[in-house]
This record gives sequence, structure tokens and C-alpha cells, in this order.
Amino acid sequence: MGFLDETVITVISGAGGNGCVSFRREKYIPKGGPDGGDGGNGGSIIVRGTKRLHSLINYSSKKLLKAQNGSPGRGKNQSGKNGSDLILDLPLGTLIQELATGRVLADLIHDDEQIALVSGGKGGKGNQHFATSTNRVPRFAQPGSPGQEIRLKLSLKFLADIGLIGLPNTGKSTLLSRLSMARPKVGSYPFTTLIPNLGVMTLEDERSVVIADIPGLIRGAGHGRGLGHRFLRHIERTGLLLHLLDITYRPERDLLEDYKILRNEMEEYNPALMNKPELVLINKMDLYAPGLRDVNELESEFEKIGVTCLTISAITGEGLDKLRRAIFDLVRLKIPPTTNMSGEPID
Ligand SMILES: Nc1nc2c(ncn2[C@@H]2O[C@H](COP(=O)(O)OP(=O)(O)OP(=O)(O)O)[C@@H](O)[C@H]2O)c(=O)[nH]1
Ligand SMILES: [Mg+2]
Repeated sequence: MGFLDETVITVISGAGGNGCVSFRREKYIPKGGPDGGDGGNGGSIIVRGTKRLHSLINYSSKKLLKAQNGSPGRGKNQSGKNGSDLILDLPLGTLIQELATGRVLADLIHDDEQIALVSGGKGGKGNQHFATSTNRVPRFAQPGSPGQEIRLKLSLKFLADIGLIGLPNTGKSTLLSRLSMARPKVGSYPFTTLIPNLGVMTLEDERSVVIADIPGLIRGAGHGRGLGHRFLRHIERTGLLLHLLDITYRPERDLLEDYKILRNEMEEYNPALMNKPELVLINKMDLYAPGLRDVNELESEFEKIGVTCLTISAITGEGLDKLRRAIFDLVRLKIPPTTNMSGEPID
């Protein structure tokens, strides 16, 4: 299954049907009055948020999407049928902008939420409406108004509660699979994850939170180098970041340094990301061996800069109970009893 989180589509609402010019023709009534019906209205373009979709891939190639035209009016005062609306199902977290101006038309947050973007053209009035005392045989009717065409930019920003970030190969996807039912691809090489994954984690009190796992970030990601920058958007709406560090990762480089590199990337991309609550997770503790960075020392260095860190092993599960508890404490205040942090009702 492919993934797409930004695309441009063109939509056209339906044209209104033309009003009809017609005159009554009945036996023994040679000069019947006007009986041309009205044209039907054109269909509108409607967007609808759905939690069943997590990608814009359905909209990659469909460049032109059109609602149905209204049918023309007919004789005997029959109105034309209204054209059907075109409903575009989009993943939650999709922002819809007019391409030309950047104006935000919709931001789909809730499941099943529908927003009418472009209304269809009005149907024209039939000639029955145009008879007057001086003109009893109006030979004209109103044409339907045309549909409107508009180019839309769709950008998806996941509505996840928690974002997993870290350099490549630090164990983000492994941790996601530990905390949720998601089974993302895990590999012993950097850039295993090429597209973001979502998983749902159940908290102690049965409430659920959505976790986003994004591809690993490298230096320069914030400036568009590497893979990661494209995916930083998916953590913009999270309420908590889990920042993974690999205790075995390049022993010659300091973990505090890795931490700062990644924070710089985030800041370059969007300084607002710096203010999100975060936990640093020192992962792969099962591989801890003499010669690696002294963990107590590391913890106190993080403490000095005001950062809470936990030691874990996403493989053996060491430290994960403590992590679940910490997540629970950090997010429970933000979640109303019957919804998760995105305001989405729990199934
Ligand atoms: N021993 C050990 N290995 C781990 C642990 N967590 C992850 N790994 C291994 O580290 C490698 C990378 O794990 P991933 O979960 O794919 O890492 P990632 O951060 O998602 O990597 P990218 O998607 O490339 O950014 C895999 O071989 C995992 O099995 C851990 O706690 N202990
Ligand atoms: Mg991964």
C-alpha cells in the first residue's frame, strides 16, 4: 500500500440544468400557456473526514474530480433532477487549502465530519416563471449556472497523540510494535521506515492514544535533506514526543550530541516543536556493555538541561512498564474521559 501526504487535485462542482421552454399542448387547447420546468441544481463538492484512511494515496492520480450536473427542466412543469454531490473521503488530519491563495477551506479533525467546499451551479428557471400580462408566450428560460472549478492542495498531518522521533535505527518502530498492535517493518539498518506508521496504545484506564512512528531523522532533515523532514509534519499535532537514543549507537559520538542534533532539525523545521512535552528514552539497554556511555552520568546530564529520561529495551521489554506509566501520567490530564487526545470518541 502506498503512502501520500501531500497532493493537488482539481474539483468541479456540477453545473445547474437549464430551464426549459415549453408550452402546454393539449387537445382542444391550441395555445397552451408556458409549462417549462426548472433545471436541477448541480452537485456540490463535499469533503468528509474518516478514521479508516491514513493516506492521500487515493487522490494521487485522480487529477480532475467532478460532481454531477443538474438535469434540464422538461415540459409539463417537470423540474430536472439535482446532480449528486461528490463526497471526497479523506483521512483525519487533512488540511484543505485553495491552491491559488493558500486560504484554508477545511481542516478535518472528527470522524464523519463533512464540509461543503464548493456548491453546485443553480438550476435555471423554466419559462413558466416568465409569463407576464404583456408576454404570455415567453420563448426563453434561464440557463443553469456553471459549476465552479477550484484547485485544492491537500496536506495530511496525522492526528496522533504521541510522536516517536530519533535518528535512524534507534528502535522507534520496534517500540511502536511493543506499545501497540501495529506491526511496522523493523530492520537492522537505517531508514527501514520509509513512511509513517500509526499504532493505538491502550492506557491503564482503557483509554487509547494514537502513536506515530516516523522515519529516522538525520542532520539536515529540517532543511529538506534526508527523508525525515517530509514526515516531521506528522508530529506537529502530537501532545507528547518520545525521543529515542541508542545506547550502542556510534560509541564514538556522544548521545547528548545526538539528542541536540535532532532537536536542531526539529527547530529548523518548526520551532513550535521544541515546546512539546517530551521524554528521552535510552534504548537497547539489553546490549549495555562496559565501554559504553555511563548511564547514570548521562541521566544527570539530561537532568541538568531539564529533560526526563528513561532507560528501556524495546526488545526485552525492560523499562516499558515505567514508560507506560509515565505516558499515562503525561497524557491523562489532557484526555476527556470518553475520548482520546484527538477528541475522537473511543470505539
Ligand atoms: N538489542 C536490541 N535491539 C533493538 C532494540 N530496539 C530495536 N532494536 C533493533 O534495532 C534495529 C532497528 O530497529 P527499528 O525499530 O527498525 O529502528 P527505527 O528507529 O524504526 O529505524 P528507522 O525506521 O530506520 O528510523 C533492529 O534490528 C531492531 O531489532 C533493543 O531494545 N535492543
Ligand atoms: Mg522505523
